[in-house]
Amino acid sequence: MLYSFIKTYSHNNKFTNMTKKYSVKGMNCPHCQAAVTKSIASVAGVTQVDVNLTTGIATVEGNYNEKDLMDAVRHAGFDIAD
Ligand SMILES: [Cu+2]
Repeated sequence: MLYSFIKTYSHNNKFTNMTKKYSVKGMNCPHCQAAVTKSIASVAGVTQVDVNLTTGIATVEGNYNEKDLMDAVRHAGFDIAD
C-alpha cells in the first residue's frame, strides 16, 4: 500500500525517490555484506544502498520494484523482510 502511494507520487513526478529499510538475515562476514550490497545495487532504479553487517539493516534509496529487490537478495542466498 505504501508502495502504490509512492508510485502515484512518482508518476506525478513530485516524488521520485523512496528510502526504505529492510532486515537481511544470514550475513556473517564482510563477504556476505558485499554480496547483499551488490545484489541490491543491481536492481533497476536503486540509487543508493547501505548494508550494515552488525544490525543486518539494508537502507535502500531509489525508485525500484520491491519484489525485484527481494528476489535479488534471496537469489544471492539471503533472507530479507521489510
Ligand atoms: Cu560471509
